[in-house]
Amino acid sequence: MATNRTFTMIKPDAVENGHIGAILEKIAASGFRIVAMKLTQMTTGDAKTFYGVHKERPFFGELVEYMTSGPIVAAILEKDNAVEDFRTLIGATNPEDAAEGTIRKLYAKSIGENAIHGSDSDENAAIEGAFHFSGREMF
Ligand code: IDP
Ligand code: MG
Repeated sequence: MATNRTFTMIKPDAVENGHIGAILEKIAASGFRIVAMKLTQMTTGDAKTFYGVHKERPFFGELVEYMTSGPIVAAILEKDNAVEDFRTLIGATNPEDAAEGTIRKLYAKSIGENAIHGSDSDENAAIEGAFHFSGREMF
């Protein structure tokens, strides 16, 4: 069943480079409501679990190292058609392929350090949101 929520992380490179405010402004201007949000840092165990689907990929070690390298902003967002619309807003995984005006086109440095995460399905949005937040942190 389709839901109206997605999960995002503003990744360590974007936090480090001071882009939290601009990215949140773009998210709000695109019609998403913030349901839950926090500044946090993933442990190695957290990152290995969160990105477990990629564990056989050659970039897995690099991805875990990057995602644990500094704080992130984790958030649950709400909007009609949230998962698909948010993937459109962030743009392609590789910023070189991302459409003009997308968050990755504006703020990502490379395919690895690509500024922001967005869930790829309703099912994963629910799993990823629950990984980072308990029910009493949601509004
Ligand atoms: P997505 O974040 O657009 O859904 P995925 O293919 O699910 O992209 O990959 C998860 C994350 O792993 C990417 O956002 C990026 O940080 C990293 N990643 C993906 N492909 C590569 C690669 O070829 N080299 C290095 N890092 C990668
Ligand atoms: Mg993905």
